Amino acid sequence: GDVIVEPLIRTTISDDRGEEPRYVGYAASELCEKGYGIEDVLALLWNKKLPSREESEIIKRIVMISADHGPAVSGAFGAILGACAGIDMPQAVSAGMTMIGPRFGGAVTNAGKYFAYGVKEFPNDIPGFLSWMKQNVGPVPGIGHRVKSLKNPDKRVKYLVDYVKNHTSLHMPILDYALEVEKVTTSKKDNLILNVDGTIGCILVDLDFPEQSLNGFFVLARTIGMIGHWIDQNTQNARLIRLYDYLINYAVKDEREV
Ligand code: Q5B
Repeated sequence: GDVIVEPLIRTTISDDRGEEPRYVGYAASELCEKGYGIEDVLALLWNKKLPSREESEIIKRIVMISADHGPAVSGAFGAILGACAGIDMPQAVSAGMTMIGPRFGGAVTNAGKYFAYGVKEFPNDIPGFLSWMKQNVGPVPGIGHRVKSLKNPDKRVKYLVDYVKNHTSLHMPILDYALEVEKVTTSKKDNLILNVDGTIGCILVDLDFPEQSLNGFFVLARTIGMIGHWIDQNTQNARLIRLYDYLINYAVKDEREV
């Protein structure tokens, strides 16, 4: 008789049984032919629906603006160290990827999540939201930057906020709330601005992307930059990096006491 085998996995996004992959029912070539872009494919695979034209334009800008930051930040620096140690592209890019976490680049998900929580639970009470965050979470994800501040604003953030507010007709309640939070945090310390992770997280929640997808935007975008850094170091035949002593504070005791 028939042998019944339980499926091992369940997928709800794509199908590879036909002549070409189908993303949530759309053949990949059909999307190309109809003029859709990578931002639409991303939305199909991460949110299972095609975005509107206005939404696609925002998603495209988020990816473009976060694609790289230059060599100084943790992710690019990790990838460059790997490239200079002679490791292959996937390994060097993963070394950079490993840096993405709560302090660097990986605050997008929690920023979206907690600002949405603030809108729901503390709609007209930002001090209440901040004290709840302090007690229950710690530093507010999406707030604060090592070098950017009120005096040295992050042009990427200003551009994205201006774009969604002045060049689209979309309602952005979570972003609006985060901008109000920023007014309070920067009144305490001027580098406690709404940062790029926070801005992206809020906009994406306003666009209805699932919480689990949010860090994916930074991961995807920054992969472009990290690959670039690996290629750059390799085409220059860059040498192995080894720190000079003066870059290290050797706080080890010279001699054992016992
Ligand atoms: N304080 C980002 O900190 C950083 C506070 C805060 C309340 C906060 C910090 C933070 C949340 C995580 C986040 C994404 C670690 C950042 C990114 C992409 C990037 C990177 C690039 C790119 C920076 C000093 C004092 C302390 C803290 C207080 C700090 N943040 N209080 N809420 N959120 N943010 N990460 O300067 O009284 O002195 O003890 O964790 O959103 O990663 O460009 O570089 O594109 O690559 O190192 O933009 O803000 O300062 O941690 O020593 O704190 O400020 O409690 O207070 P710093 P810390 P006190 S965007």
